[in-house]
Amino acid sequence: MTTGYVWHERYAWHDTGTHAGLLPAGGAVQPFRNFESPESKTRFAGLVEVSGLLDHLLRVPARPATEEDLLRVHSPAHVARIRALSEAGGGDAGDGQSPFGPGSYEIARLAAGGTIAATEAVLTGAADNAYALVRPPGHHAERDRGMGYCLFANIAVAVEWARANHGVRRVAVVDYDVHHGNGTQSAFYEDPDVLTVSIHQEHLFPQHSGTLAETGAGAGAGTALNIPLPAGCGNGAYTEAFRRVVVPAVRAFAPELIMVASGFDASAADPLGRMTVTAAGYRALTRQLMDVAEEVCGGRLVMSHEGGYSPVYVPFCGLAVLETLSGHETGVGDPFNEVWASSPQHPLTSWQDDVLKKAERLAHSLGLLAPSLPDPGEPTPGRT
Ligand code: 9RB
Ligand code: ZN
Repeated sequence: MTTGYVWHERYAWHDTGTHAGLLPAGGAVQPFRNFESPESKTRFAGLVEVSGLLDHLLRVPARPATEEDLLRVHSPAHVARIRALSEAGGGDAGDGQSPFGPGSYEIARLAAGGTIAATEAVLTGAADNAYALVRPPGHHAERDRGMGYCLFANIAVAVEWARANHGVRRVAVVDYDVHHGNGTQSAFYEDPDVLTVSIHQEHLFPQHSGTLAETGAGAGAGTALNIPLPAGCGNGAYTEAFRRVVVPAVRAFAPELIMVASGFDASAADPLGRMTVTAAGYRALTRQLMDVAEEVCGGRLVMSHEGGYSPVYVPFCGLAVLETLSGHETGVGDPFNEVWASSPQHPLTSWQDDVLKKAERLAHSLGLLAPSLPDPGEPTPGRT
């Protein structure tokens, strides 16, 4: 198995300033660094090298997305505004939560372009699958503004690039970042050829989006699916959600390419999410995505990095995903596994199951679960 891998030192130079976590410093709030800092990504890239995995990956060079690439998704005004602020020394991408410094216009183009390069490697057959470890992230960015640390919608830009340059028509985007992938969803909300599936902590960020009621509109009705999980979900809820809803929906949609918004902020150690997924959980989710990709689109799977704010744990979650994608085990494992695996928050609970049942029924009503679900009260046909 050949796995493409994108990382560029310049991603670490994107400057998100001295927020104290989420808040700007000031008054009683001592300056610290933004939760969205280089560290979780540089340590992930560091572990990929130190573990020896890098020697088993195909290094794919990052390149900047062109203005034409960005304009397939974003308005000219948004692109011009980010560029002007970046040239003037920095600013905010649009929501007051997304500060950036000088040169971030170029770095954000390199993040979108890194996702394009990973996609190209898979579409040309140079790689079987790929992981773009990019920064800044992309899944919150909308057509006309940045949001939630995101300047440009990396995955949406790569999807449109693939459609414009490689004759790809149908694409599924699966987003397991703990936040709702509102930007990706909005880019394709009325598009019948792109399925967006987001599994996230409900009412986290953006606080009021990502509900079960958001299912696409117009020609794209039925091609957006959200699974808003209650806080406190672990490996059980996530793997069951993938097995019962995410994977069947992707299978029913039958895309030619699967893109994944890979955020590790549903991990047990994350300061922003309130979930308890472990490296073993991310490994299992990756396995399921690879299996359905194999089934429907020749294994074509491209992951683009999003959130994840534990500098100590993100590297091991990321390594687990990359090991699974490449089929090469480094032997490093997850040194934190014993700490997190014993958590009582892994088995699926009845209230989590209730949400999955609702999502299953919804996906079924949208034609995204085939064949039809057996009635829970009836014996399964063909079994005794
Ligand atoms: C604040 C608000 C946030 C909260 C979470 C993120 C995470 C993004 C991510 C970004 C910004 C609001 C501090 C709203 O990881 N995406 O994948 N900002 N939250 N209002 N205020 C005052
Ligand atoms: Zn996130």
